Amino acid sequence: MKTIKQISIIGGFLIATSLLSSSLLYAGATVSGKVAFEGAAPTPAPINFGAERQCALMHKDKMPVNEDLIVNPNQTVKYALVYVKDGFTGDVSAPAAPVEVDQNGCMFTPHVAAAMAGQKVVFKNGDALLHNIRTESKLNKMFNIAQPIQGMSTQKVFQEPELGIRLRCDVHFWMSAYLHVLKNQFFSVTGDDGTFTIKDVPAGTYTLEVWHEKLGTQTQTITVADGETKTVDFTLKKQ
Ligand SMILES: [Cu+2]
Repeated sequence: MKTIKQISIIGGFLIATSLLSSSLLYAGATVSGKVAFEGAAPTPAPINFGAERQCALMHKDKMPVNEDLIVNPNQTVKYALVYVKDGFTGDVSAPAAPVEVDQNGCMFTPHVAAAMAGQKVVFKNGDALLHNIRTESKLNKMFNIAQPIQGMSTQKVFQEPELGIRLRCDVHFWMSAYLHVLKNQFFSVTGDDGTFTIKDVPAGTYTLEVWHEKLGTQTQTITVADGETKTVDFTLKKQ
């Protein structure tokens, strides 16, 4: 019978080896930075819900705005995709967790979603009225699905990498969003602070690209070493 001391030694050894192996597994670089906006920040227009009073009534406190160009208070860009465009040749499998695109208050949420090719994407209807999701994809099979009931969800998988797939709802003309399908897992979409973080990037030289529906694209070449934290900033302006 093992003594408590022996067990604790074995346990300590196991913890130490698992920490070591996990640090070896995730020894890649972290690439992070911000997407700045150059120029006077535009004031986004409130959504005009037209005759769809049911949609307007869901926003009694604050009317949502058109999200196609949101400049954050810190002069950064929201909803910009930053991703490893070229240079990564490894074999990766899609994350198991699905990406969700909801329809809430007659708005797609989030306005920009990103998934890896082969990853599940779940489209939901959080509203008690009819929405449909139509994809304007070119490389992936287009679809148009109606979701008439609150709580409905439809799972899809996009097999081909394709940037900027526009999502529309034909019932509500203002409803527009983008889904990016990436060939690897090294991507990030900026939020309210305009920053992005891409973790576990293997050592190497890569082309990093930023993509925004109104501000276009921009690339930078980066070289990262294992364990390095690399800061990369972009500045976009109206074209
Ligand atoms: Cu709709």
